[in-house]
Amino acid sequence: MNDNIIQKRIDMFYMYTSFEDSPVEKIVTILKSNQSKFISGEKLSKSLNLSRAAIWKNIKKIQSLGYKIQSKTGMGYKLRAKTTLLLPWEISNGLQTDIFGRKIYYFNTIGSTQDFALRLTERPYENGSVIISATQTRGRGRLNRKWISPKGGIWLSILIKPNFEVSQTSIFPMVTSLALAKAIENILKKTPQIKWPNDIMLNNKKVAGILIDASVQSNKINYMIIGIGVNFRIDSKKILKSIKNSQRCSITTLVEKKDSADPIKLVQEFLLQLEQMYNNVISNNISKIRKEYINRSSTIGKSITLRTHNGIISGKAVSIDKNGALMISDGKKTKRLLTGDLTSR
Ligand code: BT5
Repeated sequence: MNDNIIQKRIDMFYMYTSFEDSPVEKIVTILKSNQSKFISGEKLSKSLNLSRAAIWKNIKKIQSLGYKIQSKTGMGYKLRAKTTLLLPWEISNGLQTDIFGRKIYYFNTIGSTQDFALRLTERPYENGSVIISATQTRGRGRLNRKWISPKGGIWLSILIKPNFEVSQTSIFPMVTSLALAKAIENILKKTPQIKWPNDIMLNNKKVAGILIDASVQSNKINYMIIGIGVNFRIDSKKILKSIKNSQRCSITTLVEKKDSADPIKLVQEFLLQLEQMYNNVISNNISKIRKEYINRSSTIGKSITLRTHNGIISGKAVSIDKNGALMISDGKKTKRLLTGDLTSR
């Protein structure tokens, strides 16, 4: 697709990137630094060189983004509560990564964040770009399965242009699921398990899934798009109703509706964990990743049945090798598998 068209599409659809200097972002910053007191419309208008009407319009916009702002005649505006929407500047603020998430595209709604990332692959300076949408209309899982993406979930993709061999891509389901599991542990103090290859489980129910799209050319990777779908604060019953009977599994939400946990912190921690592990993959330092993955695996040591493109395989899950492949033994032979769907745990 030609660059102009992409630029136009981006201008039309995305809301803010982390470095856009919009009045919305500036007003939010000022309100945040004056959190305990009111700040007058006049003061805002002077410091931003905007009319009072423009300030009012932007305050309305900020409220529509989920910030709670109190306005009082004669006193001005006061920020009462931050948004929980995954807005780019909220993620940038306090993000500790060097590359991942330094540029963020945010949408209210989109077909699929993976597909949008795909459109960015030919553009320069997009390594590490993150695409987030509050809802998706055509979210997808592996093997083109439907991924239901209502408000309250974390639907996010990262575009990476890695500089390593193709053989190293197969490790990414393992790396990404470990990064996500660790982020959940660190931020929410919960202990998820990882069902091979890349389902994040909480109390034996799926709470997040991972999808990786990669393009390979003569043993080099052009790009990799890592997608995560986290059922952060969702109604699992509603999601289940939208999934075909044959594809249903036990689903859960990461936090309950009344829980005030902040998804922004989780995204920041996930990006940091992923970037650190990515750097370890580049320097071929994967023994720790493998060990940590195995420690959290709900699959290793169990008798399992797997659906693969070569049919059904049953046996004992013995281990995971350094490329993320599952070693499964029927007592006589050990097979090595890179993908598949577990039909039992
Ligand atoms: C996955 O697929 O687990 C990968 C999901 C990746 C979604 C993200 S969201 C951001 C990015 N943009 C996209 O378009 N996709 C990525 P898979 O292993 O095929 O698992 C699909 C199965 O998970 C379904 O058949 C259900 O049984 C279960 N599941 C759990 N939560 C679900 C949900 N919210 N929607 C659909 N299925 C769900």
